[in-house]
Formats: sequence, C-alpha cells, structure tokens
Amino acid sequence: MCTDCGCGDTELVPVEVHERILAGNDRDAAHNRAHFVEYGVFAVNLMGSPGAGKTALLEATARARPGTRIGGVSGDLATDNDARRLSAAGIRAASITTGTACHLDAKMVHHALHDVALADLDLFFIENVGNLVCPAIYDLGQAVNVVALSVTEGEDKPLKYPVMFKAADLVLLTKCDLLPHLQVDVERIREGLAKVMPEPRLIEIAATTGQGIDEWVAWLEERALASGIRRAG
Ligand SMILES: Nc1nc2c(ncn2[C@@H]2O[C@H](COP(=O)(O)OP(=O)(O)OP(=O)(O)O)[C@@H](O)[C@H]2O)c(=O)[nH]1
Ligand SMILES: [Zn+2]
Ligand SMILES: [Zn+2]
Ligand SMILES: [Zn+2]
Repeated sequence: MCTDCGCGDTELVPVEVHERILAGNDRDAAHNRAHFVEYGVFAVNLMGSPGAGKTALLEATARARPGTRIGGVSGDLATDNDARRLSAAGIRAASITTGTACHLDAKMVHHALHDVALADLDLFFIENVGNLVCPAIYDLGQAVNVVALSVTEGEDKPLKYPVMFKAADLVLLTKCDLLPHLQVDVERIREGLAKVMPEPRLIEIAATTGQGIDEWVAWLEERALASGIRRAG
C-alpha cells in the first residue's frame, strides 16, 4: 500500500491531502519538463502492469537503434535489476527504488536526473513501477505516455483500467509472438481502447522477434519532431 496515494483509499489519504500532493507533484513535473526541453531530450513515461514487458521493450529499442543516445530511469519497489538490464543494453540508466510507493512521482525522477547527463541524450525513458492504476495520475514531466499491455493480460484491461488508458498517447501490445498459443482477440482490445483512449493508437510488438519495433521507433521519432523538443538531424 502506497503512503502517498493510499491507492485511492480516502480513509488512508483524505481527498484534500491527495490533491495537495498532486499539486506539488505538478510543480515538480513542470520543473522536470523544463530540464528535458532545455536539453532537447524527448522523455517517455512507460507504464504497464508488472511483467508487461517494459524492460524487454526498452532493451529491444536500444538494440534496434544503436546510434540513438538513450537514457533512462527504472522505478522498482525493491531492486535495481531493470536499471542493470537497461545499462547492459547500452542505455545510460539509473535506478529509482521506491520502497513502498507503487508509482513514480516527479520528485523521485528529478532526484534521479542528477545522475544523468541530459546534454548527451536524445531520448529518455522513464520506466514506471509496474502498476496499471496510480502511475497514470502522476505527471513526471514527460512528453508522452506509453502503456505496455501484454497479450496475456486479458482483452478487457482497457475497460477495467480506463484511467491508465485514457492518459495513454500510445499502447504497445507486447509479447505478440505468443498470440498463436493463446485465445486472444486483438480486435476486442482495439475496441476497448477505442472507448477509453482520446486518440486510440495501438502497435503490436514482440521484443523477442523484433516485430513492430521499427513502427514503434518511427512513432517516437515522429512525435519527438512534432513536439518541437527534438530538432531534426
Ligand atoms: N514471449 C515473450 N516474452 C516476453 C516478451 N517481452 C518480455 N517477455 C517476458 O516477460 C517477462 C517480463 O518481462 P520484463 O521486460 O521484465 O517486464 P517488465 O514490464 O519490465 O516487468 P516489471 O518491471 O517487473 O514490471 C520476462 O520473462 C520476459 O522474458 C516478448 O516480446 N515475448
Ligand atoms: Zn532541477
Ligand atoms: Zn521492468
Ligand atoms: Zn501509488
């Protein structure tokens, strides 16, 4: 149970206290955003359930674009395993150990940025704590929100966790290499997303085979240029 958000329990964290926390977080997020913009770094908040394949996706992304200067932070309750995996894949990564918190907040990310040379980066991934609920309500200063949803999680997840998918600029359907072995109707997932995402967008990927990675990287490049944060060339 997270002591900041109380995971929506208003007895544990009263509404007015939670609103004050979120307002403070928004100020810290604006500060982070100013850092990213200053250095022309396109920042991505990558969210999704535990084990959805977030770290594997980032490893595959780094492998697919060895020339892109990628940095990142990985949020985890108790280990720095993911940051070590990202570093091994060539991403300049730091770890954020959140202890009891089930989401990252902007202050944690700002603290981690002290260890990152933003001037040397083009792209920055914030791998959030595996959780489909509260990460969506904490702005971190990112340019875009991306949600990893794996094919093994069930077709109904967009409708069951609408807050997460409503905040998403893109959903990556991960582990698509497993589809032949499962009874999953991707069309039902698309229908669910169409009901909750303001601008529905889904890319089917598999970190294991590289399926969809080029399309995902092209989406990132397009959004980075459109944002004006990254300059062409
Ligand atoms: N078949 C298949 N397995 C995958 C794929 N991507 C990840 N996995 C497996 O899924 C498991 C979880 O992957 P991670 O990348 O650690 O997932 P994560 O979302 O970073 O996990 P947390 O950070 O703990 O929330 C691992 O056993 C991976 O090998 C994929 O594209 N295909
Ligand atoms: Zn600062
Ligand atoms: Zn991970
Ligand atoms: Zn939380």
